[in-house]
Amino acid sequence: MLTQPVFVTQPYLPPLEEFIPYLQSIWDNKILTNGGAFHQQLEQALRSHLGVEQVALFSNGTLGLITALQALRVTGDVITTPYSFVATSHSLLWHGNRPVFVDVEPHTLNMDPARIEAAITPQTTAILAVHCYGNPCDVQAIQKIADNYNLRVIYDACHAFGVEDEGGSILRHGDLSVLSFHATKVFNTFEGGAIVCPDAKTKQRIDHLKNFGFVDEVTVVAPGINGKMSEVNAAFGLLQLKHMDTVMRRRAEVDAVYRAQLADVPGLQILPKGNQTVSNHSYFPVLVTPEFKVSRDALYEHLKVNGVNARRYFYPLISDFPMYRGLPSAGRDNLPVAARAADQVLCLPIYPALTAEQQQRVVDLIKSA
Ligand code: T4K
Repeated sequence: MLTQPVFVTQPYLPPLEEFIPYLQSIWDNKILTNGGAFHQQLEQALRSHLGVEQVALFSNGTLGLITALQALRVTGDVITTPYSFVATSHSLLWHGNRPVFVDVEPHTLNMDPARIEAAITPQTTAILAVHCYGNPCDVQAIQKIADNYNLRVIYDACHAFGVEDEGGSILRHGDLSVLSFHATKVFNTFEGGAIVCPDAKTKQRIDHLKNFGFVDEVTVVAPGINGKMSEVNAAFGLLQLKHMDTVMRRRAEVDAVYRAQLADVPGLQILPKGNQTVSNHSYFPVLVTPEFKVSRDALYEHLKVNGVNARRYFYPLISDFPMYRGLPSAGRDNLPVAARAADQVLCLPIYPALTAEQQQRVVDLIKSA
């Protein structure tokens, strides 16, 4: 009997009939975009759901990152991590900044604060760090360095929807945090994203920048971009928010089963949980070390031919892509921890609709590799 393929993730889709009234309302009002009613409602709903001061919606996380750099007027060199989705560094190139890569910590695979100071030069103006897999960066250490050297801090929080530390949302750290609401994310609006910012004045500037720089009909204050979220996406977000308890609960269950079932597999290293008080279980990365029976790529293929599409997030390292590899900081000898993780990592399927049978199949395939 042919079995259904298993993906690394699958979007949570509420029952279609629940979405119809939202669509009806859009059809009735004929406001499709440019800050309509659903857009405004979703911004308010996310403020309260996440417990943050201000939220500016975007059409995707990448435009959110580029606009965050523009909003803070970041120039010159920006210290960042090579261990992320390529959009993190691409946003720097799009904004005319030079990425300076520093290595990551072995336990979180987030930027290692101990490596930042040595990378700072007179050209450095900001730090762009990533809460990788939703595990928080060492935000206190990063902020201390930023304060000492007068640097801006932007968090690529595209994996970190709903994650909290002892003080509340981790999105409150740094100058700005950027979320992605892509279909593959914990909370999705098909495509989408947001900048979380601390005050209304900053949000107003961001709102201008995401609307071509328009302040009013005849005034343009900056070469802004079109980063607006449409009403259909915002409406879907409002509906999706109603289901977040289910989404988070199911993800936590899947995470717990993997941790129990894979704990004793020789050579398979499960990343320890970070210091968050609330996790979102957005990914389930394991490191396939040389002590495992087969190589990481052999395990990836073994799963694939058996209908399980695990993913090597994040391989290749960003710093190995052609547009980055010539940078002075891009050498693998400068980034040994990130390089090792990129060669060993495999993200296992985790999403609300993953059945117990499917998950057992993943576990059995790993054990029988
Ligand atoms: N910063 C970080 C740290 C990020 O991870 C990302 C995005 C960004 C910035 C940029 O945010 P956005 O501009 O995207 O909002 C995916 C996503 O496209 C990307 O959003 C995400 N990170 C990245 C980690 O993963 P792919 O190329 O691996 O996606 P894809 O199409 O292969 O999808 C993976 C699996 O998900 C598929 O095998 C099946 C399932 N899937 C996917 C889609 C799109 C579905 O079931 N339905 C779907 O509609 O990049």
